[in-house]
Amino acid sequence: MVKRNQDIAKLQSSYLFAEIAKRKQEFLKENPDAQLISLGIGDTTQPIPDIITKAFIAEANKLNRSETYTGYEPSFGREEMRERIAEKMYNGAISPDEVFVSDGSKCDIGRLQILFGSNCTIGVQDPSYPAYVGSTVMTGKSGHTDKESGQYTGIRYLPCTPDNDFCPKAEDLQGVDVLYLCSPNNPTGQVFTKKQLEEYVSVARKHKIIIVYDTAYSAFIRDAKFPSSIYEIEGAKEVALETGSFSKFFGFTGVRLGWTVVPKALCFEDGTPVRDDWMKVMTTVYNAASNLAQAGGLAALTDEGMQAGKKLVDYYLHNVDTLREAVESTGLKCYGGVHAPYLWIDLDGQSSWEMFDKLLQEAHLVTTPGIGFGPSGEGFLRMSAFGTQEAIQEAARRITRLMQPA
Ligand code: PGU
Repeated sequence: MVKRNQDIAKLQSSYLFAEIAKRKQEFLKENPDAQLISLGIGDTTQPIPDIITKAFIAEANKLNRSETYTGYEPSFGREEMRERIAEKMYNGAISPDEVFVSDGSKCDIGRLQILFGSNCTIGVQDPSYPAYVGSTVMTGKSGHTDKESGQYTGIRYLPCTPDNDFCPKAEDLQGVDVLYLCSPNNPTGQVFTKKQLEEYVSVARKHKIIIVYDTAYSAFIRDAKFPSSIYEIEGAKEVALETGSFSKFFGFTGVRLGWTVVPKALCFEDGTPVRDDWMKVMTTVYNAASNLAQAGGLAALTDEGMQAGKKLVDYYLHNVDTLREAVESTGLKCYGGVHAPYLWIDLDGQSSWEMFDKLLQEAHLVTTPGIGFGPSGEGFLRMSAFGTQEAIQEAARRITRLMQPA
């Protein structure tokens, strides 16, 4: 018999969003008529703009004929796609051959774990997007969970709370090899200022840390004083790679398209460019982003496509305003939800799962318990604003009626 992979066995329970889906299904089984509203998973609901879907169709029609049929795509993305990402997302600050087009940011987050050996120490913001910790554990870079703290040993959890403005302290970073940072943050909705990011880049340069910077929500930043990319900070190319996504910007959660930037100047201790090894990883366990997705992506990264994407994001930003006002009217304190699609609610001493269950049972709202994002998330709840405007308005009414401080 094949022995079980003990690193996967270490993972405490199923993936957070799978657990929530399970509880939702159980509730629906007992209450088949309940009108559930999801403020849970950050999944988009608004249709993809026409300019993009027309490009999907045109590409599909090419696949339909022998004269225009194409097979495998270039491993790192179409040349034009890499150029357009460099131009539209980085204003030319990054060169196209530093852009690696992918089937989404989460998939790159998983593959990045192959890039870093099992003997390196990973640092995460606590709370953070569960894929960072989960993929770290699965690839043998941690020990078991410590029962008392709820943390996996060997992973450095950097508390992000209202007390430190959700910013890990620079002095806590010593000993970390690879640091995951996310801004606008999932789940807290916090956005790094230029000054805060400058400090992380400076510490990373000093302690030779590689930063993995996740910008899945950068389209929600509507004030240029907050950096949309870590490469707005001088010296970041020597210490950071960055992952981006079409999911939230253009409604591509199901289409699947993203990218990772690996600058040529970023090197391992022995001088090997990280980019060389990333090319090895990508050519070995990956076969490029779908031709349909890339055709749509090219249309998205035109002036007209970008304008349409901005409108989509505006829709969700309006939703998050509605939710924030409702939560604030209950007397509960909340964070984020300004340059981000997520609200991070302080439950005033109530536990995350307790409030999750209460809102599910009494208000028929699906949310995400803060503890699911890490131990420092206990006592918080995340609400996502990706629903339809009608659903969000109804959710706001239910919140005003049913949510309250302890
Ligand atoms: N990075 C962050 C910080 C995210 O929150 C998400 C999605 C992704 C990457 C994934 O981007 P893709 O390009 O679509 O792969 N987070 C959502 C969805 C849950 C999930 O499992 O990905 C969320 O609700 O947190």
